[in-house]
Amino acid sequence: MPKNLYTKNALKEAIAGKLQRHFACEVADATKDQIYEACALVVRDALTEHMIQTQNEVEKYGERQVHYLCMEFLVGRSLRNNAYNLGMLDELTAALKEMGYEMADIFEQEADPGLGNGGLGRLAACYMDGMATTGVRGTGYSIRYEHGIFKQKIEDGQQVELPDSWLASGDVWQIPAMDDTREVRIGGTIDTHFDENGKLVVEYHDYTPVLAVPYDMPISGYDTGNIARLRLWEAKSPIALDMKLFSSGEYLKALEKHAMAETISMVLYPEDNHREGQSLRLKQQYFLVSATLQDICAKHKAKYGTLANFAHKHVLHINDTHPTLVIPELMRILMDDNDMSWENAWNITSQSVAYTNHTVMPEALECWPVSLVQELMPRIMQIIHEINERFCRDLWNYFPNDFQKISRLAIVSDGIVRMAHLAIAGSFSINGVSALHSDILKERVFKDFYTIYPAKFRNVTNGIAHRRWLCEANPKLAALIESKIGKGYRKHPSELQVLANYGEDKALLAQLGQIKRDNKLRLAEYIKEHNGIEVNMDSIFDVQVKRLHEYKRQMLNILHIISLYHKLKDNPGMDFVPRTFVFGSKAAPGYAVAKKTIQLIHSIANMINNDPDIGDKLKVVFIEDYKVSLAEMIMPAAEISEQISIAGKEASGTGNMKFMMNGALTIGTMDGANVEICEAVGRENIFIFGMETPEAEALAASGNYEPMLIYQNDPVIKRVMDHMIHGFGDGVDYTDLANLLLHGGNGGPADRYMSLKDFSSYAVAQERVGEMYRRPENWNYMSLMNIANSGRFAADRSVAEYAQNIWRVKTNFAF
Ligand code: 73E
Repeated sequence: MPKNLYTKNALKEAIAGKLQRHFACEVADATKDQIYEACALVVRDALTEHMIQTQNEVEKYGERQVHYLCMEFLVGRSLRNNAYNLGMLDELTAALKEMGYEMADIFEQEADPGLGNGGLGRLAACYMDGMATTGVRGTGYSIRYEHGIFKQKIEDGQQVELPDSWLASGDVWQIPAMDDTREVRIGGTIDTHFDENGKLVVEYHDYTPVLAVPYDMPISGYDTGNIARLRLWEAKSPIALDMKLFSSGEYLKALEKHAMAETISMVLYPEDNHREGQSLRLKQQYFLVSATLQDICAKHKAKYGTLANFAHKHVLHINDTHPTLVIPELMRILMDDNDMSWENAWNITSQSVAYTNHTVMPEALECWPVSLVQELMPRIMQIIHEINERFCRDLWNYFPNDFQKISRLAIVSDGIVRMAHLAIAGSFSINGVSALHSDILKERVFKDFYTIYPAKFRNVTNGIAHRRWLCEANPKLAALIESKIGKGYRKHPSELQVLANYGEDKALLAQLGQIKRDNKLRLAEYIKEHNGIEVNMDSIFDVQVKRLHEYKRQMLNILHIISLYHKLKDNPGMDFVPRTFVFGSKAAPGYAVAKKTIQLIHSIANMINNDPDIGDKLKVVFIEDYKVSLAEMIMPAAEISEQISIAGKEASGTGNMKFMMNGALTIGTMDGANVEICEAVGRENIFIFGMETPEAEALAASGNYEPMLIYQNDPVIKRVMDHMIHGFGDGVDYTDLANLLLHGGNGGPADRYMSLKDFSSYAVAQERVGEMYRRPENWNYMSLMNIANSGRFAADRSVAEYAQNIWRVKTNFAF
């Protein structure tokens, strides 16, 4: 552990120094923003020092390095995280206090970089933290999007998307590394021939050169000098300098190429669990992959003079199929630029790449038209064709004469490139992100591949950065935990288990309840300020925050809330445990059903929140612009965590882990990592309901699911659906959503995600929630059991499993 050289006074001095040099101002005249930036610069200095040391060690020892490629890194704010990890948070807080500032106010000045959509991007960020902490030599690679995920505004109950320009105040943490700029070639044509020595020559004509300029974010580990580096590539055009084009009068063509090049890193695609078939997305993927590989290969060659030992020194981890072009791109570099034979290049490539699958949603499995790949990266398409041919020959040995199967499993078929098949063929490891999901991959989605390559398939259940999500986001809870079990769990999260010994400790249970109440109060104040809604502090804070997607079934939650409203309207005096339902969710701008669902939440919120019969027994709150920094406030305040996707569809979920770690109880289906959460806490400490995967899959496959019958036979559901059809008094028509549930549409069956089918068991589980809440001591006990058993969902554990079973690199993590 590097010593924290910064005492309170040293920090004050350093901050004042930064203010002077960067803003030419004294502490007394500085704005909060300037104070924030000065603090960030001070912390950054400490980080860069460690980063250089880490890089030097990597150079010196030549250990195997992990390169984690992902189109998204949802890093969240950095100042508090880095100060905590470097062990200087308390001193910084004290220094700011003496300068007349509240730490929390200063942290609020930082932009929340939105370089991701949801779970996939946040997971990548948590793993950077895990790698840094457990001593893995890791680098993340992504794109420096000028505009991250859009800012969500709600106007008249509807989502409006505004551009997010995070770079204006968010670039303190990024250190440009201009010397490592690379050139990526897009489009054009190629000529391949053999020269007089029989050597393959590939000539490129008329392509668009795009410069990839790297910016490095140092990511600190906790209590270690090891730094993980996140390298973000920005696309720049060199074309403006192309005087040849200008002088030959081809201005427009030059400008067009210039604009195309710079567009590549302009914006993050805002679709989650959905593929976007646009050519810009494919260019982004190739840009990331090509810049990254050129960078790694150039450094490797400078050190070893050859790429022959590449696979011994590097793992290329691809986070879902989005960076799958690493496979043909590495082949290209090895063969075209380094004269390697196909066989040698293939051995190296397929021993270097590991692939994590994150979704089984068919609409998210990536396919690209051959014609588009051909147009944008002709050499890459040539290589993919060759990989496919050899792969199909292999398949023929496994499935002789089974043309249909071979065509189903082929990488290229019917004019389409299937990225998952390419990823499986070209990697040495394929893993799912929860036990259930990994089984589904083996048994269903990639069944035939599993029979061919059983040894390639693994599971690594997701994990979260517990220091960010527990220690930093919920300092009161962390302090309580530490008063009982010490600080060891910060590095050894399984030590949280010791808390289970305190189940009988009434004082502790009461303190747990009090901390939850304090956190609820903070959220309630936020809601009052931003939504103008006064929530009941004695109500259950029941929270569903995640992307809006039909399979995640926000609809099931909404239907149930409407049914509670009916119950209360019928009997306003009934003995009812009050509820505050909190939603936070962005919908992809082109996803009409998701956007309409957000509107529906607002319509029912208006009706319920303003009904005097209901009073403070029921409130519905939609938190605008859900993002990492808001999640850090919401998770500690939640009492119920809604994890209610249809079984078999949510690969893992990670919000479920953050809630659990903060003492919320889960109401959920047996889906994704909920299954392992249930196993960890025991059935008695979680509210499980609904169909399990086999039943849900069989029912969908049978074609016999008829939600109309449920509607006709269940009066509660009938009344809810009728209410939706008649509207909620604000003139907005919801027959479209009701029709989707009862009759189907958009090419899908009625109630595709079977909300009506699971409704009654959900309602029963919710009733149990209410009953349990009447007994605070029992509730707090359950809460404690959730915290105590959450250690296995720490990112440190996931990263250590990757390191041990897939990457084959050392860590200092003790299982
Ligand atoms: O279940 C989550 C999982 O916890 C899954 O839906 C999500 O990944 C999380 C982390 O493993 C995910 N996102 C995407 N695919 N799976 C995705 C797909 C395309 C674009 C953006 C995101």
